[in-house]
Amino acid sequence: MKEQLPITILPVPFDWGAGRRGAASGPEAVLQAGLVRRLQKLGCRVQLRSDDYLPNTDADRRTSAKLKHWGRVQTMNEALALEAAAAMRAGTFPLAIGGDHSLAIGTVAAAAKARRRIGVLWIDAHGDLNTPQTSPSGNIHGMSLAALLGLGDPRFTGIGGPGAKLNPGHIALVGARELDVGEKELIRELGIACFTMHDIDRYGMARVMENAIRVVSDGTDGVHLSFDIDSVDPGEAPGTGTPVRGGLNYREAHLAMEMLHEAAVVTSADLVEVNPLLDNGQRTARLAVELAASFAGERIL
Ligand code: 4U7
Ligand code: MN
Ligand code: MN
Ligand code: MN
Repeated sequence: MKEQLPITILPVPFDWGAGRRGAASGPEAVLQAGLVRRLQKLGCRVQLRSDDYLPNTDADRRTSAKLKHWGRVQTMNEALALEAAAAMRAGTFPLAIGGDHSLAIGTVAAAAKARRRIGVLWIDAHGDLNTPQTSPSGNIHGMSLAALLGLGDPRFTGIGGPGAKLNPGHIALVGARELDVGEKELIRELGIACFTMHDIDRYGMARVMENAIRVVSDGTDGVHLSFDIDSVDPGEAPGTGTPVRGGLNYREAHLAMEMLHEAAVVTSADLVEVNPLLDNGQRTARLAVELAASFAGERIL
């Protein structure tokens, strides 16, 4: 991350974009595991925003089979986009703590507006590149990156203004191991850089991250990191709603964060999909805190 910037932590206790409940308690668990103190110990200035910027969506029943709970997801993202924009206008680094991954629609839209050409590093077991037409589930957290490319329903492509927020050439996926048919087609068609688990096995995390960082930072005015905790192997990160075997090991995940700190290109970030209801104690929440610390400059020596 660009280290001098103060960090604004934006808790997003919201999980209607996911197929199972529980990620709404993610922010509380990650904060309880000591996120703020750990960052402060590194010398970061940290502002913890309360979640009162999020409207209560309990009464919103707007939903459809292909876009589940779209009313709530839309309302949350509009509010989050404004809050992330305010954090950036104030000269701080917005760090959104989820919550499900649909929240990236709001944070990336805000980052794109603030920085013009934004690169996006999407570290995830999944591509989140479905549209309502290709989605096998109708869950919006599997559609966020597609929406940011201007693909899918205008209720989501239109958050933070109409149309695409990103250039496909400025996106890198890292850690992918479960891609749906439509997502694979889209990756090929648009030429999106996708560093799969196969690539990580083959070339190593260091080489993969060097390439991914180049893709998202060359020719861009800022970089948004969207880190889905399900990128990490379920053995280390069991507390997440859509676990997939064969993920990043503990050191690979940390190395990625350490390299991002060193590269000093990231200007905003999300840490999403921590689901304390599914966790083994605080294992996953603690891992999230540790990874955030590596990202913010904690080093072994
Ligand atoms: B996450 C899935 F079908 N692709 O669209 C879908 F496998 O934010 C999963 O990455 C999406 O956790 C997972 O429902 C979304 C499924
Ligand atoms: Mn995701
Ligand atoms: Mn995922
Ligand atoms: Mn998930």
